[in-house]
Amino acid sequence: MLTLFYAPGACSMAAHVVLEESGEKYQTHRLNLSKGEQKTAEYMKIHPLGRVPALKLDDGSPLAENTAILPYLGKRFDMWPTDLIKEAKALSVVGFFASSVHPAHGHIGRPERYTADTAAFPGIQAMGKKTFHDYLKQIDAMYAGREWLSDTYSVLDPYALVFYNWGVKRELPVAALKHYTAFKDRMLERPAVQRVLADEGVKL
Ligand SMILES: N[C@@H](CCC(=O)N[C@@H](CS)C(=O)NCC(=O)O)C(=O)O
Repeated sequence: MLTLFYAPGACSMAAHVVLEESGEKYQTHRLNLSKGEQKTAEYMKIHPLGRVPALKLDDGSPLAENTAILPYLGKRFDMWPTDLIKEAKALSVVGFFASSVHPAHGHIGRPERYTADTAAFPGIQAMGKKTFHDYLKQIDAMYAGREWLSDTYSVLDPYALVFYNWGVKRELPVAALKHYTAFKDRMLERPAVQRVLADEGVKL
């Protein structure tokens, strides 16, 4: 059985939604990031960077990184395009989310990763917030005229929901993003999404 290591409201929420959508039995292990539970020696054996998500596979081996976990779950649970070009486009979105959108948010919440000079924190955070907002606008445009980011509902959509939630938490004007907000409302109609948001204490 699969085991997901996750933290409420973190980027692990994407894999959590996908697992909940799958209908397959799975286990969860919740970590409290503010208490540093992700940095214990035991957990670092599962995720060497001490981050979530991590997935323990059926054979007991660990898998880290959204870029691997989400395509793996998507292929296993039919939430991933099979057409070669559509798969490449889905990977392009995963790459954009993991390597641009997520790190932009990291500049707001974790400026200490980018400089030891605390006087520089406000500048890093302000630029992170602007860049993150610009990326949310880009995601808004990606949802224009379409229900889901790929042809059908896929792992890309729960991943996109993570960043919408972070935009709300950072008090960015996300309601003005019409397509992205309509997508968020479509997601809220899904029972699996409702269950995960309730479990993680996320209100959207
Ligand atoms: N590149 C990783 C990023 C994972 C990541 O940064 N996770 C955050 C939560 S969204 C985390 O665990 N932060 C805790 C920490 O850095 O101590 C992925 O996409 O899987």
